[in-house]
Amino acid sequence: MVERTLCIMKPDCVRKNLQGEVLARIQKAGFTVLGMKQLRLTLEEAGAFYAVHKGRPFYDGLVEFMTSGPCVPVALEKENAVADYRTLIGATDPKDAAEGTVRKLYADNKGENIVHGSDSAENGKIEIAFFFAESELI
Ligand code: 3AN
Repeated sequence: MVERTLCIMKPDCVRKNLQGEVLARIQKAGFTVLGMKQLRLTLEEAGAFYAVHKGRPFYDGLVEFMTSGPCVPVALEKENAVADYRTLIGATDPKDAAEGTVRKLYADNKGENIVHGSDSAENGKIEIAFFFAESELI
């Protein structure tokens, strides 16, 4: 089934100038880029995006990190997009990520792990709508 998933190139990805390399890996894996922009999240926006993690010990640090610089949300589409993108980026903690995955190659730790990925097709739609108007998905 054709699905949509949201990539966010996180502030560590932008600081390391890895946007091009990460995007190349995504495109080589067959994803269609429907929309892409650079922005800096406010505390309120980052808090709302990660509301599901509110109350967990890493929540405040996560919100602080995600607001620490610009990030690049990318709306992606592909057959089986959610699972295939998660395979491409690897496990949340780069120590556990498979060889050759984006997080294994580029991430420093579980908090600063280069990219976000949606965990289901349903959340993919919701998360894409958080960053993009329907008219921006082309
Ligand atoms: P993923 O991004 O792999 O789907 P989630 O949804 O479990 O991972 O967590 C969302 C984000 O929260 C992760 N990308 C990571 O930056 C951060 N995070 C999750 N667990 C931890 C943790 N134990 N310590 C620090 N940061 C964490």
